[in-house]
Amino acid sequence: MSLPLEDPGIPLGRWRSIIPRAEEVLRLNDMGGWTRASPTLYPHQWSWDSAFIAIGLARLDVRRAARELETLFAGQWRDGKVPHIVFDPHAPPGSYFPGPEHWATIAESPDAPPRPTRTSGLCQPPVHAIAVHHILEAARERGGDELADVHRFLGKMYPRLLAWHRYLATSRDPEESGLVTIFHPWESGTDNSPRWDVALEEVQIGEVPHYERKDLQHVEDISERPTDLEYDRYLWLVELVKRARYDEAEIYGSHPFLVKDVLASAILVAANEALLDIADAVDAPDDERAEISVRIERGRQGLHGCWDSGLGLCLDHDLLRDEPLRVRTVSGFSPLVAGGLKHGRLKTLINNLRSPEFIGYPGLRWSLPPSTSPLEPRFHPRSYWRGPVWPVINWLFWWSLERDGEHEHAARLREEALDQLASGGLAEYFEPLTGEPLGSGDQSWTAAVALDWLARSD
Ligand code: 2M8
Repeated sequence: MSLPLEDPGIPLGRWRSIIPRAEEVLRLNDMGGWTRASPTLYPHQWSWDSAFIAIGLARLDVRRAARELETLFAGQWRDGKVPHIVFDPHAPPGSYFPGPEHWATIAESPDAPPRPTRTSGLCQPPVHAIAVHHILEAARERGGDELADVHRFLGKMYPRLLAWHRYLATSRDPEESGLVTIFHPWESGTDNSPRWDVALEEVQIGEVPHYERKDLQHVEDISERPTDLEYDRYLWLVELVKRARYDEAEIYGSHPFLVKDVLASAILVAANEALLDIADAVDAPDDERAEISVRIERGRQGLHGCWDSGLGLCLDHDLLRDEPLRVRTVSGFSPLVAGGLKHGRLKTLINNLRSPEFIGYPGLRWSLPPSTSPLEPRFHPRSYWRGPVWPVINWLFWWSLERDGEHEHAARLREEALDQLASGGLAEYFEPLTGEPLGSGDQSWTAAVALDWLARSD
């Protein structure tokens, strides 16, 4: 597998050295049909990581990219849920916490996937249909047998994706608001973001069985990871989900953390757009296409309702207290990802993204959005989702801007993001002021988005 470097349309310049490194990272983390998120910190298959990984793999080998998602969806639950982790039975015991043994009770749930059940019981943002669409586009460029194989893959994936999106639109949105409810910060993928602080602080921690964190062994500085108090809350929420035997209706009725996540909701809108194209490619029935179109519209309306005109951002909504979670983070730009915006709203979002609250903050090493605005009191430049720059978020914004014809803004984002990777390597996240690479090195999804960027000829 390697990127077709001979393509004369791709001026790689100062980024050329990223390509062999990114390919090496994906090879190193390739477990045969699926890719671990990173070599030590995350030795299993994560849901939205896999989708981003498939986007990068599609640039190298469309069949391998398709396999990545087939493997993940082998862990799909009967109710359509795609679990946030599919565990590797061969990973060294105790290498990640909470590992498969912690979730073993899912076998009792009627919704659990067919045995052997080695998944978590939560989910993550639904990037998958976007990834499948990328695989289709890459296969169309190649044609021949690869395209024929990808069409067979689409035939298998379409019903699974439809079931996944239906699950999110029903079990996770009984209000039909167009917005996805999450039960746990891990479901947002932006785990310790200050987005969740107010809602989490309200959670009264009960008796959490003794546990030992593994993540702190894999970072140089423990301030890069969530605190012990945050972990206690995470584990307590998992405990409650387990006690409810993963029964979504029961969780909905009693859980102390129920939040409408605007980023997951926006990704679902974009994923439904992708699914609509996939539905065309597999000649899906009209009523299913209509169902998907309704969800796209409803999702955009839901996001519109979360707009805070004072901040010029979109805000998550705490269902239990019925109030918006007013904090400036990258999730505020979710409408950009959902697309379909009126010109004025699009311009407001782009201006805010480039303002001193995010990319224009004085002294940033690269002109890239910190995960939390440095003007927020809860900003922390080293702590995980509380400030550092995340390459996958840069990719999402770049892709959204490109899709909506904002080529100049997209190009600037891509250039800065590639400069950051050329200088700091394929790290999980980066300190925004110094550019220091943080978290796990050799992070698969970082390598994957780099390959996708480098395959673009602009
Ligand atoms: C991080 O989350 C996991 C829990 O799912 C962890 O901290 O142990 C997040 O960055 C998440 O978005 C990501 O999918 C995962 C693997 O890269 O790591």
